Amino acid sequence: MDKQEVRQKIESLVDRLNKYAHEYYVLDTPSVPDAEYDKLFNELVQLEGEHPDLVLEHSPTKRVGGEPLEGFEKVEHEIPMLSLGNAFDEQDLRDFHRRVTNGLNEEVVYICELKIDGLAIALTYEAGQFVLGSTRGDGRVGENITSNLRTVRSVPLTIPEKRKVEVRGEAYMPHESFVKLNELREKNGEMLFANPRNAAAGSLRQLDPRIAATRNLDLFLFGYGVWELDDIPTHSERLTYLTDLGFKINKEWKKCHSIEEVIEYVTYWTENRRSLSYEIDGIVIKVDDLSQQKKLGFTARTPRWAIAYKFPATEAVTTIEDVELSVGRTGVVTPTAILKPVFIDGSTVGRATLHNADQIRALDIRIGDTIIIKKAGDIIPKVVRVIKEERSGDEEPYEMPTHCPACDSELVHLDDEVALRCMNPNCPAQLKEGLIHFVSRDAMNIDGLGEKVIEQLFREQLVNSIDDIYRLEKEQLLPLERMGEKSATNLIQAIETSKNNSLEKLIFGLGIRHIGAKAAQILAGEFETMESLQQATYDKLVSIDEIGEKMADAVVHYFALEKVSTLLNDLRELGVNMTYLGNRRTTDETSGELIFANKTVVLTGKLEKLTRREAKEFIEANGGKVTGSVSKNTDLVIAGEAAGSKYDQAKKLEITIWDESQLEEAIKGVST
Ligand code: 0OX
Repeated sequence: MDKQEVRQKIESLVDRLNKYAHEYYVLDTPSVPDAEYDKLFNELVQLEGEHPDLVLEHSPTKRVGGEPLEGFEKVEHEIPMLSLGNAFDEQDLRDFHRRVTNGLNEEVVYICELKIDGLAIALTYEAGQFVLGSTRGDGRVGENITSNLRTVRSVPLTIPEKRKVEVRGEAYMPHESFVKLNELREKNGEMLFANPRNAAAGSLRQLDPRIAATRNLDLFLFGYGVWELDDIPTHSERLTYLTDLGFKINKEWKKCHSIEEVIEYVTYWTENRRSLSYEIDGIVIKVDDLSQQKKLGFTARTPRWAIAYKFPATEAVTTIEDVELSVGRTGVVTPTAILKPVFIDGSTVGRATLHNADQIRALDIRIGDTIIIKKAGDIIPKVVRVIKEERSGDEEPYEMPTHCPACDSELVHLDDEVALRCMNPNCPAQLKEGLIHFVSRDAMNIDGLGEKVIEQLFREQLVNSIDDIYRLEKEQLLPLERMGEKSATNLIQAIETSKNNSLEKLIFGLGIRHIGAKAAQILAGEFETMESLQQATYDKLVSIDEIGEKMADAVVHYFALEKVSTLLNDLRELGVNMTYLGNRRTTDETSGELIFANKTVVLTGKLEKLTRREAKEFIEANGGKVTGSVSKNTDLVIAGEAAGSKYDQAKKLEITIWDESQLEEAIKGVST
């Protein structure tokens, strides 16, 4: 064969093998026996070996490629990957339907899909080639896991569509692969995965794609981010188009013309989900028409045009072997029941939360008791009740301790709280939990600094408080367990990167009482710098929408502490960013344009059709920032009925003023 013939032969083999793989892995209808595939594959391997310069990028031999990665790069999603609101029963579904029909005033068609219990991912194709695979991450920034996703056979390496498209879906591990993997791990004395979702996530987080390749992962696609294709007007038609392009779409999706039909679908799958070869944790219901989706829009975090119905919790019977205590970041001591391990809904459960002493008393829980536990989704199982008929008389009542299990300080009940608290500000358990919180995803999001590493750093006294994290040096990390040269370098890099986080991440990370991620976001948007937040008065704080008295009080108390000023000064000196970098959320799926991008907006007066909160959520979801007072930095004032001094101030400063109808127009105009 001359070079040209070899090239043609290679092209033809690649095309045939990719077609067979598509039939096998995506359509589940192979047209040739495995032996034929293997024969052609070996032929290709041989030709490629003899002509390495002719190896094609989309060759099936190149699915598992290259060297292990050093770490995963971060990728910012051009369009955020949103999460879904939940429905737990028929009433929630009917409420969703009512909200949709009220918002639309016209007939609606729904698409119901199985809710795959895996890991949300996105695949980007440019010029027909698979160029990027990423995790959802926190919805805005995920990780580049392209080389692992390439090993998933149902991910097409090429598609017959040259325009850019980003498809989204869920990677998962089928039951059979999960069972086999755990059997193998048990044989090798390795830790078992608790459920297929963890196994899928663990596999996709392997730096060596050769490991991911052995894990038999699969995926289903059901959504899209960037869509430069024709304007296909309904979700169902898009699913069909994606199927035609070669993507694996779960075939159980169904168009429903009424909420009754939706409920029927939900009921059917609640009863029949065990017949599937993969785990599902609910049903996703979506409005089919994309212009209706656009009209309904989003709340701050979730679309109004879709909802996730979650299957009810499953119950199981087991026994309580012991009660363990843990001290949280705020000093609350929580009892956890240690159970005889029991398998529920695809995972082994060995612990159940007992909340507090009142709960233990109310349920009359004793060590040795036979109990019924209930597990819903990710949530730690709860004890439903004790089966008292099973008691032998040897069960031992449990008494909560009077002293902290970590530092032995006396435990107290604060302000009539049921919870028992350790009030020692230097309690090691609290400090450690505070560090774990600081590095967690919604806070400073420092990869590679998981609980185990923090525990070691704390034990070795390398990190005693937050600022110590920014003083760590690679040489100090190297002696830690399971810490190689590469992971140490990556960790130092991740710590360095976290210095550039926007202010809200730091505020949340500090762990101020009553200040969750949402409140941190509001405070960062309002004050813009840590310095001005530190100086905020109680009155200023409570004047902010959604900052209540308790929160304002907690913030003032927190920043009055001398050790807090010292900590913040240290962090500042160590280079940690203390300013708000803005919220880059968008709701526009087609152009990515943000109608309130970088705009500071003030709401004043009474709005008729929207609540304040809804208006604010809409503006923030579209790139804007809502502040409380009008100044020369304000770009836009939206004035409802009876707008007072803020309206006058806006007039004086010649700031653009909208009435409510202009805001409504903007809402209608935002595409989804
Ligand atoms: C699933 C699943 C998840 C995503 C954001 C807006 C609609 N796990 O199977 N999410 C969605 O769609 C959402 N659909 C699904 N089938």
